[in-house]
Amino acid sequence: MSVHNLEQLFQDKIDAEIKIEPLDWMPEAYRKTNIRQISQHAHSEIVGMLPEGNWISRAPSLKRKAILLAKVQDEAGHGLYLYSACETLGISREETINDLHSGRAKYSSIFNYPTLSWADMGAVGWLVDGAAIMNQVMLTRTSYGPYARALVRICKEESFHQRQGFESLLVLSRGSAEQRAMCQDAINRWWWPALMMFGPRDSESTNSDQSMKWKIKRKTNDELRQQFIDMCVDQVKLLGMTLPDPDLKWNADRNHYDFGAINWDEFWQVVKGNGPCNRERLQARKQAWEDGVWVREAAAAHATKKRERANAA
Ligand code: FAQ
Repeated sequence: MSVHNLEQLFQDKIDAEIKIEPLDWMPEAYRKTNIRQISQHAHSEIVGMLPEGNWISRAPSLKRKAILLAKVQDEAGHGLYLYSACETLGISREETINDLHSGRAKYSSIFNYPTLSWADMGAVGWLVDGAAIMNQVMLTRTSYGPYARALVRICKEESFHQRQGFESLLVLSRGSAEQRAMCQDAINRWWWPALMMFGPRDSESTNSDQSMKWKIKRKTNDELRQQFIDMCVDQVKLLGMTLPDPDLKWNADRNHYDFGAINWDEFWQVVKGNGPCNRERLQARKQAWEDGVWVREAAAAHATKKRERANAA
């Protein structure tokens, strides 16, 4: 069969909502786009453990510490499902991780911001996990089977993450003046970077058109960002706090909130590696990889021994 026919059959399958599975024929560009997006997503989960891990030892109570520990462990699990989904596309985990360490692969811009106060744990849960879910619920219907299935479980856990973040902010918002100020300050610092998580404006998004045709993405960056803003405007009222955007205003014609200008220069600087914590984050991941050499070697030696014993028996 000619490549043209194979491509047509492939697109027909996608249009008929049939999932693409690892052994199915797929265009090389589809495979590469999925490797790019899924690995980037996996790296985000793993790097995303760092800003929160920073607060495990300083959580204000045993309950909060247990919740935060569980959340950070969940992120590790998400990273592992996603690395596995990526491997089904024919790239090894080592290669994927090398791409992160060499700076070839990206991870979400959001994790290059510092977590300065305990309230940041609430704001990260509410806004960062909130933005992540908005995007990932859509991705449970992505066209590549292993990615879609990994996302189902991830979304269940992320929804607990978002709720615990909101609840933690709710407690602070009902606390002392100092706690309320801490809560507002965290919202102010995380709001704009959270909006940037959805990626550049549609007009600047290089991958969206093709990814929408292949149903890897089903909503554009701007559509999801708007949906997120509309949701948060209502939720922030429950906290008795404000969002740091004087231009937020209901637009009855559009049936959405209008919002102020996003600082795209800042976004691209962070994506290019010049955000407040980029160097620190990559250094921490490289160090962890080096510190873990002995564990990987021990596991590989154990597996070899087991195989040899089984062969000898
Ligand atoms: N940061 O053409 P588009 C989480 C890049 S998980 C850095 O629009 P696309 C859980 C993009 O790669 C959060 N780079 O790209 C958690 C592309 O460059 P490339 C992560 C970004 O792929 C919570 C270029 O800009 N979620 O938070 C960003 O169609 C709490 C042009 O952009 C995912 O990864 C960015 N924000 O759409 C963990 C979800 N945005 O690669 C711990 C899966 C764009 O061509 C604590 N990913 N770029 O060189 C996606 O849905 C998509 O990849 C988008 C971007 C929507 C992120």
